[in-house]
Amino acid sequence: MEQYIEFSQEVTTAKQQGKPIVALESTIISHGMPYPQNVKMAKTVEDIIRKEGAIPATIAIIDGKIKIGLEEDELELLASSSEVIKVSRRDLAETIATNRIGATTVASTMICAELAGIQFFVTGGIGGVHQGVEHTMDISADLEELAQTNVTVICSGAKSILDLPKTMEYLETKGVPVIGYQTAELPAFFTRESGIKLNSTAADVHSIANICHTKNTLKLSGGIVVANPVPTEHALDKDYINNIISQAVKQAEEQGVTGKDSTPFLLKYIVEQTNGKSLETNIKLVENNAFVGAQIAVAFNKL
Ligand code: PSU
Ligand code: MN
Repeated sequence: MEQYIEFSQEVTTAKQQGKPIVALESTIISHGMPYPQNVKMAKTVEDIIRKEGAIPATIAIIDGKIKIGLEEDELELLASSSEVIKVSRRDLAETIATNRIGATTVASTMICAELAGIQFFVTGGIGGVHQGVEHTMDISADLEELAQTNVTVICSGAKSILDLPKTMEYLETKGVPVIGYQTAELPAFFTRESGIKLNSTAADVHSIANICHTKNTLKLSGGIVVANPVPTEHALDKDYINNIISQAVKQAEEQGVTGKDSTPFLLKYIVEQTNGKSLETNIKLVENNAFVGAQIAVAFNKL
């Protein structure tokens, strides 16, 4: 298996020195945000993680290898090339075997992080059960991955392009803990509230590190979602953004967008319709997740 995994120099050194490492996905770069804001976000987020005392490992598929930690030119490639494939669990083996450039989603980043021995992973939002699932059966592979792969995902919940109550039911069925970081409510990405009460709330990063450690000791499989709300000053007005999201979902339906194209279509539409306001919020919340995620990884490393 080692033949398919390549660590960057920075991550190799971190592993040797037993430093805390935080994984980052690359679909958020290639299919989640426009260029050049995406590459700037990717670098800033890495720096935030370093500043908190952990080492960032952005994950992608390049030259037939799973890259754990990217160099600057590789980040630039992922951010700007139109050849980049969105790689979820289904696409992983094929993208490696055919030597194509692949950006990893939450699901495939979790797989690669676990293979690389990394337990913490920071992103913006997870995929989930889509609105209209009763007609489309569109449920992100991210949820099945959370059901089976032992990686803790620090995010801001999920966008309401998804059916959030159904997404939460799915996670409950699969036994995935969803822990609110200093909140009792599931954040809805652009907003701090969704109206959905959570079962677990953690007051600090040490409590979260402890839960992760206990779960490991019990050998309970599957991931953990840490839901960290967007900072108040960057949150968008609920009615404003939900109105645009409804339009996005309607457009996708009318244009017959399905499968893996669905989420990138919705994200792009929202950025356009908000004149980039949503992008600004998106970047700020990812930065804040990096800040908290790195602190969790550092706390866990001391246990
Ligand atoms: N949600 C966002 N931004 C993103 C994604 C989701 O707000 O960039 C990306 C993530 O990589 C996530 C993927 O894992 O979309 C989910 O795609 P799908 O619904 O096709 O599984
Ligand atoms: Mn889907």
